[in-house]
Amino acid sequence: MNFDQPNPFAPKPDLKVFLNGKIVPVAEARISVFDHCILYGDGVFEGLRSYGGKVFRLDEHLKRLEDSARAIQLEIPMTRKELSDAVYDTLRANNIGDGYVRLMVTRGVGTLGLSPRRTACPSVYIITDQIDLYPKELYEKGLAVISSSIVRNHPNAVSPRIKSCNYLNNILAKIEAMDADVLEAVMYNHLGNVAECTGDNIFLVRDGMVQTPPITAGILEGITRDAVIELIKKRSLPFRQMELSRHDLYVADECFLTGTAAEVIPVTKIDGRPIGTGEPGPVTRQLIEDFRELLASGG
Ligand code: PXG
Repeated sequence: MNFDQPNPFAPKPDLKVFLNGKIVPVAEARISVFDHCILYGDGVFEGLRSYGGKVFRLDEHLKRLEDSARAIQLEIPMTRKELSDAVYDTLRANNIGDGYVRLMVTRGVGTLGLSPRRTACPSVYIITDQIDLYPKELYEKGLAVISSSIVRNHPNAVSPRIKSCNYLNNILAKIEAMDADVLEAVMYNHLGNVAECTGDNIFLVRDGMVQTPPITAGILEGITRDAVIELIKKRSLPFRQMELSRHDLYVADECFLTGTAAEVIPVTKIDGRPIGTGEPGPVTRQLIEDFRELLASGG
């Protein structure tokens, strides 16, 4: 067995990473095999974007990180100001204006066994790099998605509101999407209602009304989702957060996804069926434009 085969997905060797107070070359940014984040997925994270050197809604992301950490009784060993400075220091160290930021807080090194009481200090690390968006033409043509058979985490299990380092629920749905030759999957909750996609929130438009599942459907409260709801309200478009079924997706006029990586992207096919006309609709196009303007104006 050769464990040292070249990895085409390996990071660029000149990448710099923030790890526990220091910015170091990626080869030196190492986490212990005894870190409970590796052993048990015990940790929380955020995915952010920088546009022109400014991080989009950094404060909201840090607030969500703090909430995720609090929900799992994990104390982040840095203040919000220190985290914010570290994010910008890491972007600058890599000379990144437009890019992706991954902020991780792990439970830290401990003994074998689940108990977080038997760990010492949590680790904080920050990667800044580029993220592959969906291919550009899909923002014009729209994305095809499937309904996943994988039920989104029950809200009383690992709450989907926690952005935890265990994404297996979503990864299983992503694998289903890939096996069906599409890029995203809609996940339904334990009641069979629409929840969200594997890394994006979902909206639809029916008879001029924009609709999206409420947080109580068991979803992540997306920062992009919040920004798009603000844009919808600014345009005074009819809007409701409501329970949605697979039927609602099948009879929708338009559908789109929101997320830090995806921004706002149209969905034009679900389970092999065209949504509406099968082309991105006018409300979706308008909101994509509004969101781009929001980014251009500094968020
Ligand atoms: N639902 C889930 C399950 C997510 O993981 C969103 C919705 C959208 O939330 P935001 O706050 O981004 O609008 C997400 C976000 C990554 C990556 O590295 C994942 C996300 C965002 C950015 C990067 O895979 N997920």
